[in-house]
Amino acid sequence: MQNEKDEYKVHVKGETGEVVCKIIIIGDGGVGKTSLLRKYIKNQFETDYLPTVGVNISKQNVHHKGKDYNLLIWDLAGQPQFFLLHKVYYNGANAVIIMFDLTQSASFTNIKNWHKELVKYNLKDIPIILVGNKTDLKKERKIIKPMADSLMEQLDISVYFETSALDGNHVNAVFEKITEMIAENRK
Ligand SMILES: Nc1nc2c(ncn2[C@@H]2O[C@H](COP(=O)(O)OP(=O)(O)OP(=O)(O)O)[C@@H](O)[C@H]2O)c(=O)[nH]1
Ligand SMILES: [Mg+2]
Repeated sequence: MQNEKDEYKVHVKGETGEVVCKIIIIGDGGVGKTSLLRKYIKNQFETDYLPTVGVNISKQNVHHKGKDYNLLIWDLAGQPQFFLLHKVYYNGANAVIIMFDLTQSASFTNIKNWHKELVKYNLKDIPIILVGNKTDLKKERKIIKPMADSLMEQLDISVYFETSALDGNHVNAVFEKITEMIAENRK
């Protein structure tokens, strides 16, 4: 019988079959997780803030170096009332996008807490991308690149993107990179 831990793990259907991967997006409420994903999948942006309830799962098929990847992207609620569900949501993740808002210092400080959860659930060694979102709000920016560099060193994260879900800055690049990292990690 399949054990609980293997339930979501990557599987390949045949020699040339598609690879199914689970990506989770985490970070404080309001940093733009749902917006980033909406921009990537639908090329749309909503100005209203509708906090995610629990989790939204989106599916995207991508092609990378001759292989098909079926990305199951779990967009997690950042609001504290949903934290009890994390254990279930994190289960079997193949990669993580950990996000903060470049204009909200608290969301940047909290990255350490989100990272602690990854350690707690034994996920710190899977591909991780740090994302600072809302580059379009230039005047409100509080976090500059050297601050992100220093955090990455502390947390041993090697990939960082600055994005805007509003104008699309680096949005596709995040998902292309994470697919590449998943592909490398499977070798
Ligand atoms: N200017 C600007 N606003 C953004 C950007 N990304 C998201 N927003 C706005 O920020 C607010 C929150 O965005 P969401 O995507 O709902 O945030 P979230 O991280 O999914 O929040 P939770 O679901 O509560 O965890 C919304 O009003 C969005 O329109 C961005 O890149 N630039
Ligand atoms: Mg959301």
